[in-house]
Amino acid sequence: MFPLLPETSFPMRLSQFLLPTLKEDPAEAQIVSHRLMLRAGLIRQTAAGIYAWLPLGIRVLKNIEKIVREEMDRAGAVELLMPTLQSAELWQRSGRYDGYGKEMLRITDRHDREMLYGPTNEEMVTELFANGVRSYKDLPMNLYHIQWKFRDEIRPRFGVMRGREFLMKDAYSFDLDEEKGREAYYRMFVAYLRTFGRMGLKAVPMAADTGPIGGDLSHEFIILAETGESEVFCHKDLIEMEIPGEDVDYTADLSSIVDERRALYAATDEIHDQAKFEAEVPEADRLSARGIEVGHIFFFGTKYSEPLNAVVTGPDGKDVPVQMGSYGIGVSRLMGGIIEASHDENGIIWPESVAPYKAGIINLKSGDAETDRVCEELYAKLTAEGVDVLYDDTDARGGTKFSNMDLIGLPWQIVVGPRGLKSGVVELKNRATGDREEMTPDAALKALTSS
Ligand code: 5CA
Repeated sequence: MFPLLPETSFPMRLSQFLLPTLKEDPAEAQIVSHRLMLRAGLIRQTAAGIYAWLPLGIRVLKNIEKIVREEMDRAGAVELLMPTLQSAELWQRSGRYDGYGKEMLRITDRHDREMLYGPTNEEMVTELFANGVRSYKDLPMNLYHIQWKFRDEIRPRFGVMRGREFLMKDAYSFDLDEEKGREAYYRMFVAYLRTFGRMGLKAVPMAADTGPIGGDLSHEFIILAETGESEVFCHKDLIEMEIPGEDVDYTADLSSIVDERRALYAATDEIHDQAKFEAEVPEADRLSARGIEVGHIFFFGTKYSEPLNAVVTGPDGKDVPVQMGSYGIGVSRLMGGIIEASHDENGIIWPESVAPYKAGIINLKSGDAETDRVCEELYAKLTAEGVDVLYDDTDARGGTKFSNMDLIGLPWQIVVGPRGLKSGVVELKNRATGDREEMTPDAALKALTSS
């Protein structure tokens, strides 16, 4: 008889899994996250800048998505799903069709209609909003989706960091006036701090170029990692400041959370002004590090609502175009970013919040009756307790199993072998610290279900 599995647990036997790990560093991968994603069997490139997500990779991607979704929902944004393919006509109306250039992948359907694979969704969401909302009473509104994008990058590189097809969370806020628009922006700013914090990342919010709108309402969120694409110079408090808790009140005035960060210097090498950095930041507080842009938020007023006629009737009975902002997170890029920030010479070290499985069981002697029995029992009990576990039940050598388990970076490993079992113990290893401890199988079970 098969036990009923709790909904939250998805156990897996390695013998049934597609996990094509690589011993050697692939020659095409220049940075550590790309190397490790290929070596740990998370992704495979199928065309330049386009990747298949293998079973282990999709699990991490879903976990990242889940955190992003939870924090968007908490901040009052509402999820929908817009298609990847869009009609050119929509972009002709906003005036962006010609200007977007070669980065846009243009497609013609069988009726000779011009289509495109969406690089972003401002036009489409604005039209959906315009068709559904008429009154200021329906505001504020923030709509988001988590959907694949395509940008025909001239030089896709670093694996999922700069892909051509990539997964983005993009949210769009709609408000009656600029002040309310600013409040929507602050809510997203706070949600971003929480989102990256939950993934174990230190994110620096950096005031960014706002383009044609001007003002102070655009930030890039940059996580620190040795191999980041740009050099970041900032006040060290920016990464040490406390992240707003789960109980943050999104109906309250959040300006102080944004302002206290805005007051601290942050720039990248693209706009780096050494003199200004040194003038504004005392030497002891200076932080310079490499960084990766994982999020970008903008307020752009009526740039799309005017041409696409997204108007609401205000309290005075007059129609006004809505004030909009857009808020992107590079969901697939984040996977590379997390690995850049969390690995060692043996492989990936997943933060528990995004790990594909919480624990791995290593059977050191498949076929040995007692070893198999203890492994199976641990596997069944962990599963019944809702712990996601990957069981290496293959007949590979012990050394191979150890190095593969380190490579794929699950937070915990339970090593089960005949020698230990003679004295009734298994070994529990923490991947991040390397600490190992011998204990009974029951104690290992307890440690994993209580942590
Ligand atoms: N419409 C706005 C916000 S919704 C927008 O598209 N912003 S963006 O261009 O900055 O993209 C948002 C995020 O997507 C970026 O911060 C980055 O993390 C991610 N991103 C952008 N281009 C790529 C790419 N080629 N590969 C992987 N991630 C990317």
